[in-house]
Amino acid sequence: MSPVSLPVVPARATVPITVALAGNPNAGKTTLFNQLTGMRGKTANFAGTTTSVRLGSFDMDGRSIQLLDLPGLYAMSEHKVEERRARDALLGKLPGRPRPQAAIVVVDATNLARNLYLAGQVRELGVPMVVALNMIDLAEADGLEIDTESLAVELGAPVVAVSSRSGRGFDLLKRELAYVLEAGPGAIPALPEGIAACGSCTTCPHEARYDWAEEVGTRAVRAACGTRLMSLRLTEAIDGWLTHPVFGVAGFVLIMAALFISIFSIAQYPMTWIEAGFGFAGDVFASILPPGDLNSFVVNGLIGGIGGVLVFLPQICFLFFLITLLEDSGYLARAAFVADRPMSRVGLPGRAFVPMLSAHACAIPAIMSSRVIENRRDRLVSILVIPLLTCTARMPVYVMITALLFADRPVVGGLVFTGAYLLGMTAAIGMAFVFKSTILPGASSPLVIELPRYRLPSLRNALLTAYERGRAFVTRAGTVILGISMVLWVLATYPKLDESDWSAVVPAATIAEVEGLRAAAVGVGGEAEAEALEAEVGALISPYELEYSVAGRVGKAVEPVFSPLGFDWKINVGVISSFAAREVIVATLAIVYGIGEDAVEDEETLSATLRAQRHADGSPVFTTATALALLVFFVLAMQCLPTNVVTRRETGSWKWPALQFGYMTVLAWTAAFVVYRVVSALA
Ligand SMILES: Nc1nc2c(ncn2[C@@H]2O[C@H](COP(=O)(O)OP(=O)(O)OP(=O)(O)O)[C@@H](O)[C@H]2O)c(=O)[nH]1
Ligand SMILES: [Mg+2]
Repeated sequence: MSPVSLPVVPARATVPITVALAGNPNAGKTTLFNQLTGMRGKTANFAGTTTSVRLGSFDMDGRSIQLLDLPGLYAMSEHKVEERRARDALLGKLPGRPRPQAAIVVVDATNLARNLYLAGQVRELGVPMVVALNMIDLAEADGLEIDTESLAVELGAPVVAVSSRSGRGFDLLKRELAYVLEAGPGAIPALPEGIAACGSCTTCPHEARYDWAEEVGTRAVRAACGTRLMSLRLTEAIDGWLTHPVFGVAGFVLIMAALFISIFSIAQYPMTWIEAGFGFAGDVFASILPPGDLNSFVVNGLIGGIGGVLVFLPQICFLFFLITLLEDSGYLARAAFVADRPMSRVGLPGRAFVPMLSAHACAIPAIMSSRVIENRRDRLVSILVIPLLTCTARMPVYVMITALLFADRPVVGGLVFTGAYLLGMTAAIGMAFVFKSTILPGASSPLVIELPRYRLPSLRNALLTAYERGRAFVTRAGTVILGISMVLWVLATYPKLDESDWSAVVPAATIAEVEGLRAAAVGVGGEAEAEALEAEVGALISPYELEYSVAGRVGKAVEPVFSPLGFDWKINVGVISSFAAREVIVATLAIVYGIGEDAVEDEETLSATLRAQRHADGSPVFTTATALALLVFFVLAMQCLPTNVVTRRETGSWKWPALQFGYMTVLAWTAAFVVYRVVSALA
């Protein structure tokens, strides 16, 4: 039994105890939060990863403790939104959040003096606290020795050396927390003279507090120099290149290209297995179900639609695995630094970087996290351009098109992919410039960012993130995309084309061909021959059945809009359906071409099927120009209803989502048109 375990009092047990996590940005608060609560808040070696308050809970001596993970802050001032919010959270003034009875101040042991400034401020608030001296593993590797006992005396609070990644020191941390909670606010010793709350400004309390933090920090640390100095020098040398205005940008493009090329090369293998698995399932169901609507529904609608999307699972997992490693290494802050120059030149606030970065997973949380941008115009510009950044839903479409064009050339595929990402970013920056110089003018504040030290990434974190992203992708495929696929199958199948209506849609030559086949078969053979004949007739007629269906009619109706981009009416069906959700185009093309092809016999992959498509005159449907135009259209088009809804909620008016939808659609069409024309002319 732990020495300070508390008695369980029923009345108390029902009132949850709240503890807040405070500390400098990048000190490891969320890592500690995740380790204690078992939750999965986002962590990265980047100052400012957490932008909103998160609540979790854990069990301590039979009592439930609610833990608040706060955004990081260097000091508690009134100037910045998140500093005010963190302060309010600590004082229990944040609406909807309970008042914390204690705080765990997370301190980066490798940067003690700077981190202690905030610890001093938290103590001034009168909140009982425990100091978690985090990253002790790194401090030790640096050869730093920290005297926790003398530090505890100076801070007037328990100090526990921990490593949040591994959970080292957590037992003691919990015991000290229990002790502090029991002792309550009365146990906080008085502050040293001169650093108490701002009163008369004869001696500046800020400066006094800095001096105090510096002094206490230096006194507690014994450094066996050498390794630390070397690693700092190395970091500086690398940063000389990575933050250089020219080499930094080149480095960024190179790192991204390497990322995508490796994703393509590695993911190819599991992708073929999944494709083969769905192909096999399709064959099995095609042969056991009697030919007809149910057969087509299961094989084309369910297996074809979902399989078409799920094939991209390996890419999604690899992408997030590698990106998480990159985020954990500390490179992100360098990328932000390099990106800040073009961003600030067009008037995008430096603070938009984090929302824009998270937009690469999904635009919705990104738009919500743009709340950290205080200036309303800056925030509006950011919200308007965020959906241009490549989100995960676009991935399958990019992969489908690159696989279609460059199946055997992963390097070229990777480069085209990188190009698509860069196009999204460039478009976002360009459009921000347009908005800034027209409807939303005003200068914006530059980015002040800390360049953290490079660190060895956490493999566990990367694996867990990849797993979670993969799971979310599968869930989405199994719910939203499945639902839409089923509706699409219905729309692509009905109304049915009866033989009596053939003359209205099917060309006379085809009807004659069918009649010829039937005449030749009269009186010949048994059941097998009759089936073969039906299959042959089906293959001839099915394209016209598709044309006759609701989906086919819609695809044909919008031909004037999309034919300048090189799209045929079947692609149009995909494009239109993808306005419900982007990935749906993959499922739609699988369904449309599956139905149109008589998929019972079809064992090929989607990209092979698409490559084999021919116009009536025998020319290929998916030429390089058409495929690239389709890619560009998907990079730039606003095809996500939920994003529009969130934009409406965050801006409080339908005007902004309407503008967002309108400008992105026009931009996508125009850019796709230009690409189609230029590539056609070159080919
Ligand atoms: N080696 C090591 N790395 C750690 C430790 N704790 C956290 N990290 C890493 O430090 C980085 C920052 O961790 P976060 O938990 O995101 O930090 P935070 O304080 O929540 O940061 P903000 O949300 O930006 O304020 C991540 O890359 C973590 O993996 C530790 O004890 N040892
Ligand atoms: Mg955090």
